[in-house]
Amino acid sequence: MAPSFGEMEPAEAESVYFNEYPPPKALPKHEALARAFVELHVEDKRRVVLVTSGGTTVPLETQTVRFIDNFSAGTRGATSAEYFLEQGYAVIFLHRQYSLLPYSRHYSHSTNCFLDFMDEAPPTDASADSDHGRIVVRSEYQDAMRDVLRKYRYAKQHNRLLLLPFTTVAEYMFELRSLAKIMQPIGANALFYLAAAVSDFFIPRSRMAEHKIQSSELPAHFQKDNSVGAEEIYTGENEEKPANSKKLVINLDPVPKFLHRLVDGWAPEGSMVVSFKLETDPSLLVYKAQTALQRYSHHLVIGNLLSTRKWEVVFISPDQPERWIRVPKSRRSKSISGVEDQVGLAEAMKGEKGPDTQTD
Ligand code: PAZ
Repeated sequence: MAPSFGEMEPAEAESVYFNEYPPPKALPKHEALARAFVELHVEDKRRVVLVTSGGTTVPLETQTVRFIDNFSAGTRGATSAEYFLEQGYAVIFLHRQYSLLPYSRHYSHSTNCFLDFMDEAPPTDASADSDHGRIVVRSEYQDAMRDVLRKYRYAKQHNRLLLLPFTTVAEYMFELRSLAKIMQPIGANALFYLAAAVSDFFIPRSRMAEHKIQSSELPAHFQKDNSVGAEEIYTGENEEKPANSKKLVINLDPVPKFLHRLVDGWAPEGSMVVSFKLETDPSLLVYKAQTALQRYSHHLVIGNLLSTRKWEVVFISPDQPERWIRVPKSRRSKSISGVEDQVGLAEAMKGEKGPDTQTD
């Protein structure tokens, strides 16, 4: 039996994994954009952060109808990117397509549709015809929206924000590897802030169905075209066929852990690498985050629990094995769209006002 990725040396796992998949179609275009972005900011000696954000998918079919998704709205990544921009960084924002984006996040994916922020202005003499009335932002949102708009425009006009989307875990891996290598000239001014929720399990391409997996038996004359059926693919060579053939048994392999390769090979010498760890069981969080730091020897792991991620995180670094940052209830803010966001946490992390502040 072929060795699994977990049994291979990191460099071997890299070569096997990246040889198995064709690079994403958008990769050459993204690489060209990233190269130009990096060149510009290296010239200006600006710090550049690669923020990863949103969840990766694991397709079940090559022509994908179904896929397994990973939890993440992109709030952490998009909010953090805004704070990095405010601190003078240029940001490469590698994000799950259609997840939250810096600045526009204030007006999208919320319970309010963006149209709820708008109104028709009362007709003036010049536009007495109500069909041609001006559209304006409602008065109660003017200040907050002006603030967001100005920051957004500044980032755009000064070329500080590069948005690059991914969907599948394979696309994410290709993009991450390429971007890290392209960032080489940035040296110690480069930061990797890996907030994306990356799938831990996947179906290797060699075992993936080409077409939509069928849920019912097909007549014999279709069998050939659909020979790569769900059972054959997913139950694996040594497993028994399910007694009930309507069951879909999915056999997933572990995704190779490329943090090793990022830290030891792809990322520029002297750059800083920050990863995130998400857990649901509070008793595991610190242990898992500490283990990740030991395993990959990078600079910082930020641990968070699914249920409290917006209000508390734990920093695990070589200097400090466990440091909690908590936002007290009184400082848990609402974004202007009414959706809870992480401004309080980001402020606490930035200003160090709240380490070990009790959640009340
Ligand atoms: O995007 P979001 O704000 O809804 O969630 C952020 C997060 C929990 C995905 C992130 O903080 C995180 O922990 N990312 C790493 C997940 C992991 O352990 O793979």
